[in-house]
Amino acid sequence: MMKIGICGDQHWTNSKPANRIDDYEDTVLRKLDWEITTCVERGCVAMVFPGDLFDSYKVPYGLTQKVIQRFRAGEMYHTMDFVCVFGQHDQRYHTLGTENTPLGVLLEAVPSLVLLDDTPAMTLDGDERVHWYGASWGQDIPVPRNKLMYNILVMHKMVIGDKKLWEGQTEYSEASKLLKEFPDYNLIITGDNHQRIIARDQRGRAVINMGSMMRSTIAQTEHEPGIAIFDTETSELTIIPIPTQPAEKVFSVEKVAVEKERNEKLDLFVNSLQQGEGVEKMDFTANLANFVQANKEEITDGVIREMKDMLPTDTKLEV
Ligand SMILES: [Mn+2]
Repeated sequence: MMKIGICGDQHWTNSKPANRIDDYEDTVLRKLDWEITTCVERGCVAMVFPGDLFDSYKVPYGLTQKVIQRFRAGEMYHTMDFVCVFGQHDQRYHTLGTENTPLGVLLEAVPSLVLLDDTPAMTLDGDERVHWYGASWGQDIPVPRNKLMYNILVMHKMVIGDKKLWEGQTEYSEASKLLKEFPDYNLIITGDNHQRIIARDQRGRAVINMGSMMRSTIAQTEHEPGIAIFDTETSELTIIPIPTQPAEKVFSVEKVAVEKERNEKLDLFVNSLQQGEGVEKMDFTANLANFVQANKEEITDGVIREMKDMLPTDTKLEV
């Protein structure tokens, strides 16, 4: 029996999102404490951070120090492996690597924290062992070297359930398809999507995307941050919610009301665009061509000649 503790995007920071009214840094660190303590108490042999550990490479040294303290505190933590990949928020200017970043410092300071890549890292527990592979943000998914091993993939890539986060979203993988596409992985742990996505197959394999540890925007007031404990022997999955304050206590209620009204107005606007006559969705040149065609009496020939360069070549306009 080997238990793995699985977290979501952490986004450790000391800077308070616009609508939060609590001591945000304190809340972030208390949740991290809770996550580590809970994994230790539940007897996890390893704890997983699937990218976006830090909210930004610009977090102050003080916060990085406090995070390091938590990973190094107490002998008991040293019996647990920590594994991670990096997300785009862990990086400087979104360039690959952890050079000169808080995550780079954390990796240097905590030897039991391992940055996963295409070379398998191993966790041993008695006779049992698992092989870890990682794909950080922007990296390809590695192929496991030994299919007979219990292989776990950790990656920072957009994974969705059965619906897109927004209409027109193109860069994503569907959780259930990942299980079919990568049959040699027993368990796939992902970060990037701040919503919870869990998919399972009949063999007990799972894709687990816990979603964000924090509720940083009003859109997330319904989100229930949590960690997952996965048993590699029985494939049993247990979700444990992180203790949180009710949304009204940590979000500014007036701002929530204003934001809600703003969102409703935006919805109305989007709907009117979808139903609008003569509006060809969001295609600028098509809309421009329609406008010019409809208003050519009032537009001078010179302007139309100028505009023709911007219009699709098959646009019929008599000048
Ligand atoms: Mn994130």
